[in-house]
Amino acid sequence: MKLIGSLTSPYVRKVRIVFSEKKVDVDLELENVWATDTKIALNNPLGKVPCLLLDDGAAIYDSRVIAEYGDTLSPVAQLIPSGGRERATVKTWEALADGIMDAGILARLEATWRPADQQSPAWIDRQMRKIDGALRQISSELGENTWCHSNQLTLADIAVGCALGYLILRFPAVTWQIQYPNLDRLYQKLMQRPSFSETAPPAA
Ligand code: GSF
Repeated sequence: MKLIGSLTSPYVRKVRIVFSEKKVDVDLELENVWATDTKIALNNPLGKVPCLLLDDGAAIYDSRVIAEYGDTLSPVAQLIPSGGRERATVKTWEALADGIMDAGILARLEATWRPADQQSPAWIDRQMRKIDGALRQISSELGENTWCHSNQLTLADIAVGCALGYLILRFPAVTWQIQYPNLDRLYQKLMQRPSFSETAPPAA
């Protein structure tokens, strides 16, 4: 099994952490999807990472599908509840955290990809408001709890941790650590795990 990805993508980090927590070995093949000669579309026509290549050559994407699949690969540390309301709750946490990444990437692309005279500050503001709203919601739902859901690490914590790590990397001006001390506490605790510390993105 081979994971195609980059060291800075928060979605790639999320699935690497899932594999690490599940004690499943996966080779990481680095791919720069922004390079003109990228070959990512040979495996994922959407041109995005992460993309998991199974031993028979089948490709699995996107990160939510890979995370779900990864959770089935070993009995170690169940990260997603098996079904019902609890499963939907953890997947909603993931959707919220992924939404921070999605909005951050859209805001960043607007500012870095487009020529200055074609950029829309209103679009960037719209994305930043989504990030603010999601952080507020995550902090309020976490409250004084140790974990986002139940009394153990789940995919909810992994996804939230990756979203926070992405903000540290790309949006240092968003001061969520000061605004939401409970999120800071969660992130510091997650970073003590090898799965998180070993996948921390390289400095920008
Ligand atoms: C998002 C993946 C994505 O946007 C998922 O896997 O959960 N919903 C998908 N990946 C980015 C890399 S990054 O910025 O994290 C990507 O591959 N973008 C290339 C492109 O052309 O959009």
